[in-house]
Amino acid sequence: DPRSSMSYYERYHPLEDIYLWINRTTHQYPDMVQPILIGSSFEKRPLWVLKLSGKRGNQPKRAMWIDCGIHAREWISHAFCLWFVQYSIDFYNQIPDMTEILDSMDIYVLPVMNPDGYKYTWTKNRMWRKNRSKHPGNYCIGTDLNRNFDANWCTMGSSHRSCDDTYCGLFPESEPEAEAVANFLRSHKHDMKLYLSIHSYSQMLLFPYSCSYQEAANHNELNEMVKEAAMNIRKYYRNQYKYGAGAKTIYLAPGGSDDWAYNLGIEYSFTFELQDKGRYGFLLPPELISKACNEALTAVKTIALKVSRK
Ligand code: ING
Ligand code: ZN
Repeated sequence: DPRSSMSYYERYHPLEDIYLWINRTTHQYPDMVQPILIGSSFEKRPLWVLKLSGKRGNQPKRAMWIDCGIHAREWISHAFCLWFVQYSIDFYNQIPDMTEILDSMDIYVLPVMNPDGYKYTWTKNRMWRKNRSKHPGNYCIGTDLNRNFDANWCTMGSSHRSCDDTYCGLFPESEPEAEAVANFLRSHKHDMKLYLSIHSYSQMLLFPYSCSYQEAANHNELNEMVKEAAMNIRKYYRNQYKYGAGAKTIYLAPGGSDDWAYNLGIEYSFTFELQDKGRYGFLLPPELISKACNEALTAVKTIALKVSRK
């Protein structure tokens, strides 16, 4: 059975297994991986960030951030964060690009930003997107965490109605998951140089703004970075990724994390939409995990290397 030879990273894992993986990884590589509790979900599950660091210098280090699983049903996103952490561990001091990135930046990885929703996709409804918060007066459960940030919050492209998939919540950061991430990034606003948020599907490399049609101040530079990332994906994996500002490339979407992070001052802020383009959609088969993750890794490395050299 070829499946039995597929590694841990080429499968999807239920939430409890991911928590065990976090525990195992931090204990196995204490020199390189440090767990940080940044908050808890609506249902009180922990939000663990893994801090990856290379050689210990005493110079103040810059940092980058990657979150996965804002949206519950986008399972390839969670799979990517696990893949990325193991890749960083395995190839630091083995592959020059990874060594250079980790020597110049600490990498904060949040593998499951929406644990309650992710649990729900394994137990009740595979196509659930939002978190699982219940607010007094609301008829339905769940807020779209990628509409809950303070970037033109709850304007066109999101919904006031609690039953909708793009429900924006009661107010910006009304959701504990969004608030925890925002608090952490605020506390790191001086060292955090790069923000990445991993979603699926549609194969796009996006940057601000999604919350309006306005161009970001460094639009051309951001565009060059994703263009180069898309070229590398095409060259190494023969796959096409679209790229551009969110509002013009995918759709108008206020309250997103990348726009908020950008407005906080993180000049390099991106949302990646991984495979596929709709054949399987959110139900990407495990056989496609490795290709999807390698493509995303190519994009992360291309961009992180550029930022680390600034
Ligand atoms: N796409 C994103 C969404 O939240 C997005 C697109 C990117 C919105 C950046 C806002 C900011 O709708 C998916 N697939 O979730
Ligand atoms: Zn998403």
